[in-house]
Amino acid sequence: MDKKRIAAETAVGMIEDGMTVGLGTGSTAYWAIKGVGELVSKGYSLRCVATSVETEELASECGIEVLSMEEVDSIDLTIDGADEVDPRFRLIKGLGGALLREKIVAHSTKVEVIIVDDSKTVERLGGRCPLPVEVLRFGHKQTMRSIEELGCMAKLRGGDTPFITDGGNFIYDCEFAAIEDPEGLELQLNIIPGVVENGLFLGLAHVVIVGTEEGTRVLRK
Ligand code: A5P
Repeated sequence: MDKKRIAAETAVGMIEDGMTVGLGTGSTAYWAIKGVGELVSKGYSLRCVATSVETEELASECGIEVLSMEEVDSIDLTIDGADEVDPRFRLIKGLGGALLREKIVAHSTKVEVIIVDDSKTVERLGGRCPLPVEVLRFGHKQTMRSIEELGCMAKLRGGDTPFITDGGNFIYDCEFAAIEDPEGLELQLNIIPGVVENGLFLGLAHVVIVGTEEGTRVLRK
């Protein structure tokens, strides 16, 4: 069985009829969206919001009606993927480019459920993948230089044909040797003018579901 799929299916099992549900982005969240589609076809009444245009489209294909964030007060449960998860449930997200909306949705969510396969669990953030940082297009090279002063190599995603996020911004993938102090780094990134959002998700995840060869491990804070 696919590790991403079993993690997603376990998470979908936490959804109750009548809930407002956040739909994540990426290849793991894909399976959760399919599962939510099945609940809807069985008659569940769910209010759903999407973390990206890609997810919005997939959800519609699955028969899920997607509401805008303005139409919901708070979100009961969100199911989303991640690129790295540390033992304190701190995450790196955004390799799929949806970090900004994902963080806004996570911030309004009562129970954020993160679904990953076991390759994503790490002892320390930053070793497995770069940290995505979304920046405004205006002055992006100056912004990039300020980010690099924090001790990383920053690469514009897409190079000569830059990747454009749903918010119309660029992403720099920032290679840090290791992120010793994620909370401190987040503060430093957030005060750089031009930084729109960063892929550190700290204190936002409540449940982590890890798909393994042997089945799923459900970790709760
Ligand atoms: C999207 O921007 C990301 O935050 C994804 O949630 C993350 O990259 C995990 O994606 P996969 O499930 O495709 O690995």
